[in-house]
Amino acid sequence: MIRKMAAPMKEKDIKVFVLLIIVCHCVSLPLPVVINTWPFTNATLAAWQMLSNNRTAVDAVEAGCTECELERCDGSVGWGSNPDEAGETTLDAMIMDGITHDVGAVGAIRLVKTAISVARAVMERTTHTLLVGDQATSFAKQLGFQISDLHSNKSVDMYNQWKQNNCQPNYWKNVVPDPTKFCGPYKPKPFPPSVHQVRQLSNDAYKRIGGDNHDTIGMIAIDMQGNVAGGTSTNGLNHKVPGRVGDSPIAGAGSYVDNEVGGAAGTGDGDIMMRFLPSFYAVMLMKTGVSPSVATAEAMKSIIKYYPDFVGAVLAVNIRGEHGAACHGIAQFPYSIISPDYPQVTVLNVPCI
Ligand code: SD4
Repeated sequence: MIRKMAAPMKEKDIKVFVLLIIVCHCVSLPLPVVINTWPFTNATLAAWQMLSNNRTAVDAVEAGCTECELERCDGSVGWGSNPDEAGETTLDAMIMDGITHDVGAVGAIRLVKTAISVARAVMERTTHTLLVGDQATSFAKQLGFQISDLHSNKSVDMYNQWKQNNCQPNYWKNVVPDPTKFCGPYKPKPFPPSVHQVRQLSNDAYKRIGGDNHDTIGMIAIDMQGNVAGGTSTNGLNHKVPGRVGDSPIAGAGSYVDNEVGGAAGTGDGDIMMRFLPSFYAVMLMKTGVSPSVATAEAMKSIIKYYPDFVGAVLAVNIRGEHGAACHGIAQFPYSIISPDYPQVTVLNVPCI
C-alpha cells in the first residue's frame, strides 16, 4: 500500500502553525489555578495572591495552607482544636513540588503553629521526606521556627468533656477494659486461637468523622509557568491516640502532583485513606486521559469497596485546568476554586456517591 506523504510545510505555513499552537495552548489552559477542599476561601485567595504576583505554585500552596493554619479553618486545621487523648493538639502537613517530585512533610508535630512551612523546610533543607513528633519540633526549632503552646480554651474544654464522657468516642479495639464504655489505660484482649482466621470487612469505627473533625485543607496550585504543587495541613482526628499520623502528610494519600498531569488532594478518614493512596491513584488515572471527575470517583470507589461506611473526599485538577471531585458518607462536598474561568473565588458543590 502506498501512503500519501504530507507535503512539506513552507516557512510561512510553519509560522502560522506555531502561532496556532500557541493560541490553542493559551485558550485551553485556563491558568493559573488554585483549588482546595472545603469553603476555605481565604486560603484560596492567599494562594491566588502569590500566583498573581508570578510566584511559584509551591509558594502559593504554602501561603494558602498557612492562611488556614492561622485562621484555624473550621477547627480542623491549625492549633487549639481536636486534642489527642492526652489533651494536646498536634499537626500533620505536607507539600509536594510537581517539577521535582520532592516532598516535605511533618507528622504529629508538636508546639509549632505553621506546620506547612516546617514541611516545606523538610523538603528544601533536608533530603528526607517526613519528620515526626518531638523530633520534628526540634528540627523546626533548630531552623528558627517559633515554639508555642497549641492548647486553646476550646481544646481544653473539648478534652475535659471527652474525659467526662468516659473517653467516648475513641479509636481503640480488641482491648480491655471495653473501650466503648471506659477510658484507658488499655491492655490487649487475648484473641481466640484460630488456625484460619476469617477476616471480615470492618464497619465498626469508621463513622467517626463528623462535626468538628472533617475539614483538612488539601490544596493544588498551578502557576503561570504551568508548574504544579500540592499540599495539606490538619490537626487530624479529635481524640486520636497520641502519636497517630493521618493520611495528610503521606505523599499519594493526602496529596499528589505530577507536572505533566495535574494534582489531587484528599480529606476525610485518613486512617482509611492512607491504605489506598487516593490522590496518587487519581493522578495516575488522569495520566491515562481520564477526567478529574471520573478519576476521583474511581479513587473513592476503590475505598468504598472495602469500607462502605467511609467518609471523605478527593479533588483533582489537571494541567488543562479541568477539575472535579468525588466524596462519600456526606451529602455533598464543597471545594473552592479560583482561575481565569472563575475570577472570583467560587465554592462548587459535588453530590456524593
Ligand atoms: C486525618 N484526613 O488526619 C485527616 C482528617 C481530615 O477532613 O481530613 N479531616 O485523618
